[in-house]
Amino acid sequence: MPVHNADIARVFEAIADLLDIQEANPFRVRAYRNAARTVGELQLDLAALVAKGAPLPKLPGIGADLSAKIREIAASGKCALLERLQRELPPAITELLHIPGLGPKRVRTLWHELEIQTLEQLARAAHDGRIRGLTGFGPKTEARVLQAVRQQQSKATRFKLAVAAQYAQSYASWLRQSPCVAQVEVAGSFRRMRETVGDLDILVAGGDAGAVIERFTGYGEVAQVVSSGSTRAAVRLRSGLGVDLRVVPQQSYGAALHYFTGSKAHNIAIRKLGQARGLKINEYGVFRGTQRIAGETEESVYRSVGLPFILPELREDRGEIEAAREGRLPRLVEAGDLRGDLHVHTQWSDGHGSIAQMAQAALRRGLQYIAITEHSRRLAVAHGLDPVRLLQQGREIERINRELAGITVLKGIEADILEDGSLDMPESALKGLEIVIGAVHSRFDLSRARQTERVLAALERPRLHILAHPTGRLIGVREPYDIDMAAVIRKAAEKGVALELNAHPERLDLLDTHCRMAKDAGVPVAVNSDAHSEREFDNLRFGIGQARRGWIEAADCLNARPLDELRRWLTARTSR
Ligand code: DGT
Ligand code: CA
Ligand code: CA
Repeated sequence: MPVHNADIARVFEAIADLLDIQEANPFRVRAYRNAARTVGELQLDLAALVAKGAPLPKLPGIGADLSAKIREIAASGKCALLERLQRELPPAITELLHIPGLGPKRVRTLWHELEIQTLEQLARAAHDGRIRGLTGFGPKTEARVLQAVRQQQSKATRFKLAVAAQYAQSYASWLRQSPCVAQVEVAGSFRRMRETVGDLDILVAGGDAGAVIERFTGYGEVAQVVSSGSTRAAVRLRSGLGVDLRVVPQQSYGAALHYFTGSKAHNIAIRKLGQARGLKINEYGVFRGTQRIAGETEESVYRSVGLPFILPELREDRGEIEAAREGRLPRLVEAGDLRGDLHVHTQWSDGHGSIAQMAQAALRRGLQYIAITEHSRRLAVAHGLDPVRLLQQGREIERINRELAGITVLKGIEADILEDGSLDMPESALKGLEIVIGAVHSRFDLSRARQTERVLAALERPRLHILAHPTGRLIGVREPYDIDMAAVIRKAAEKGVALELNAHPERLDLLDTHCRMAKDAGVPVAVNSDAHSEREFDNLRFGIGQARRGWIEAADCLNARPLDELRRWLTARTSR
């Protein structure tokens, strides 16, 4: 059975949870958590490397012990340490850790005092008022727990795009390897590059449908065949991800691809346009009466309703159909349009590469400049820089710029935005930098009014160029902080500050809708990797996907500009 990076990540995450409840050394717990994230988002199949007997790449934070565990899991699908921990602790107990407000200590108490091991037991105990009496709990905590459990139980799990991408790629290539499969496309929200994916929708054209379905359900990763018919099937993978399959004849490929790409709202709107012209549009084609008039390609479907082709990322019924009709569809930014990356970390703070390594990695990806933007002092856990080390780093950057050809390294900082909106770096230190990005890393709990005021105050600072990950959300982990983004975008426009679209798969922050607001307000968007290691430049593609969903064109994108133009923009901002 193939083992995906996401499987390895899940094992590491489970180990971290269980160690945490056992009160293991917090550094050890953190090492497993970081490893889970690194492996889970890596766009390189580790199990395939292990199977080939190839060495594993050097990964940040993954030493000999964790590498050995990766090999163990990749080769056997199992991990002895996890099995041991699962024997020592009740297996469902880790679910409790995912309830906001319940850390390992409280989970331990619940287990020892009330023998609570599952969410159901927790809900019942909270409902019966048995939790408020425990040390460290009270009626308020009890009520919060009850509410959180109910929320958790009703929340359907969605997969982060970067994680779904691993499954999509290997499932599609498994299908392509079969001689009975002619054409494969992963459609649905995955093709529209949504930040999370509910399930995968795979479309196959041509060939013998029976054989295709046999191939599909025979994939080693399948835990359960949910349904299987003559032209369609649905399975659930071991990870819990659902996958739908449809097999259609070649002549229906475009119509089916259009249908299964969605979104549903976009499809309905297109179908209505068809109806107005006396056409019937479904997944088999476009029909006038019984006559098929289009459907082999997606272009032909759009043409039948008098529209040019609309890119999948735009298909949300958010004005793309009107824009298509009026010939003002955006020419969406592409990965190849990026000339630089304005948010990069190195070993100087919590990154894993040297400045030169990061610059060379960026150069290999075709970038012409990067900005080194370490954390500032306040972020002590990330070894934030003080003005003295910032100055030293600046000299190092100058040296590297003299030595390296083909790429320019800009001196920058990711300064914490403090609670009063000031930046965690004195003016005198900022003066020596070419680029300053500001970010909120604390006090996510401020009221909407105060959070907004804080960020607006930061945008007033004359040296700030970019507001990084503007809502602070972590997908599936932390909700955005409460902030008036419309006001932030207005202020950014007024002050000539850019907004970042952070491409880290867990962030993807700006949201797509905010991208569009920024574009409409004339605020440039910087699609940045926030790379902490060489490989994380690969995440830029997810940022580009999100930018495209937000109608961003190369002209709207700050780091699609050539270096000299960018530099003029940076200086103009500072002298405003
Ligand atoms: P997801 O899986 O929740 O991330 O979102 P989607 O967009 O992949 O939705 P899904 O998997 O339920 O369906 C795949 C596509 O199939 C969807 O984007 C559009 C199409 N579709 C599904 N149900 C309907 C429907 O009732 N009417 C129409 N016109 N299209 C539908
Ligand atoms: Ca789907
Ligand atoms: Ca589906």
